[in-house]
Amino acid sequence: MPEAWWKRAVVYQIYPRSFADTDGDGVGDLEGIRRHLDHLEWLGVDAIWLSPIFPSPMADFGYDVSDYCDIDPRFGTLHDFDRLLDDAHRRGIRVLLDWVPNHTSDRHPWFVESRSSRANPKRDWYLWRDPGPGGGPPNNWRAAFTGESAWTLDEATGQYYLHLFLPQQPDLNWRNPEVVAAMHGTLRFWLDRGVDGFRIDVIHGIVKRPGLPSLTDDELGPYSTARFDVDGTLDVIRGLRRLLDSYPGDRVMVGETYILSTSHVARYYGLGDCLHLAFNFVPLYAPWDAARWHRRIQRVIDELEPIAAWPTWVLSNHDNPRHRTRYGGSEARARAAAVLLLTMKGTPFMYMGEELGLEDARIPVRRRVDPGGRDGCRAPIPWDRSRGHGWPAEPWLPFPPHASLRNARVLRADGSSILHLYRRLLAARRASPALMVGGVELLAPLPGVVMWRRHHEDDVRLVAVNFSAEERTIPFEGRWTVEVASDGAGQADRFAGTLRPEQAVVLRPS
Ligand code: TEU
Repeated sequence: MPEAWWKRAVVYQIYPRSFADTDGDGVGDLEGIRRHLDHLEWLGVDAIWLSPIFPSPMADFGYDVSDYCDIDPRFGTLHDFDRLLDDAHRRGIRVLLDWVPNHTSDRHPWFVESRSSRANPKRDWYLWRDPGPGGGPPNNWRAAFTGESAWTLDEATGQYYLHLFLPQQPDLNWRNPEVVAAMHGTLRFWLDRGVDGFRIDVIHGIVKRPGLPSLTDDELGPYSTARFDVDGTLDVIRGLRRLLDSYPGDRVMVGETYILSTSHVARYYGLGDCLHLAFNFVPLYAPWDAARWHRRIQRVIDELEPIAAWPTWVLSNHDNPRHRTRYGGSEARARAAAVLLLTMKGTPFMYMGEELGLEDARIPVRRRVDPGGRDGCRAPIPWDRSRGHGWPAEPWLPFPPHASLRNARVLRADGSSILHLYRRLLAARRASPALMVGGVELLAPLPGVVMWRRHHEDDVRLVAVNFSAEERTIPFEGRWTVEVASDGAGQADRFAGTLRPEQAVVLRPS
């Protein structure tokens, strides 16, 4: 199988604040990640992606970067990072960083300079504009989270700066070649240190539509691309791709293309010369419904196969309620969803803790901290059943529900747990070229059931997911053995042709 590693890989997202704390400040750190690499190696993931670990005032918990070439002291030091990278590599685990090119922190020295005067050489590194007619903001764009104007007035210089997110996150001007060069330099810094690639934040939005025009209400919708110059963005992405390709090894970039249209996401792969991988969040927003999932999967096949683009699959991340919570909390569903995520054609991205079957934490009002209301999915990982669940001090957010049962130690001791299901699925993928890199065909749906076939040369697997609460009989021809069953029932036996309620199975020829 000569395919690039990132096509074969399962990537595991770590939100470092909430993974594991070693210095007792209630916030996770790099050393905590290093000490839990055993868990990840045992589970069988191929790569980790770390949400931002750079120095940050933490207005958006690290997505407001004040220095792209260092580690925030809350997370550790560059030395800690090098140790983590070495240890991960020694175990065959690759490491991706989260690079935030759309905006910096307002405390980044570049912005501090830029705002200092209209004549500053870095003025044009950001998007400064005079007030609009009548003295208000230059256009009607709104910022994420607050829904207020995306422009903030700098009283001292009398101009507004653009921020698609918080006022503490001013947008960079990617039409300025000095910005491009400086940001390339930040990528080189980490590539030289040996990282395997990047998850790129808000990549679809970095180049704005020329003239920054006011837009209609429809065009202002949170997922509209009307604000962006897509062709200009693709040019920038091609430059990033050339930079990555100039390094030895298969360095990879996965773009956060937060656009709820699979056909639009497909554009960001270019002609194989733009993103290696692009997040497609359309399925993430699909409810637990067979017909919807069938359509969304078909859509991915229809849009990506003709351009030979490799899909990605995500059910949970640090920006959305966990899928177990979204699907209503049932463990059966969480298990069936694991089969769905890990057997589809494409690179799956797991979010830390989904292997423990975690749901979102309920956050009392007085402990809410995220301006985007996303604290629930960012709750700390429970490592064991002790009172502190392996955390040396009270963590920055409360634990998820049932942490004395849903924790790494307890679930690892129970061979029938959801944690072992994830491990079995990862092992089954690794052992099967069909599951890892093979083609996919969706089979004719039955009510409540989605089925697909994976194949590579003479290796074949069938997967069936019963979304419904009733038993279903499925008409597979030939003899099949249950390689993995989401609930463990019938595993290693001949497949008898029925799926239990909310059960999913992976079948191999008998
Ligand atoms: O998210 C981009 C993005 O579009 C999100 O703001 C999304 O709309 C929202 O979180 C849905 O709940 C990225 C990061 O993943 C996010 O954590 C950051 O806050 C954001 O960029 C700004 O950097």
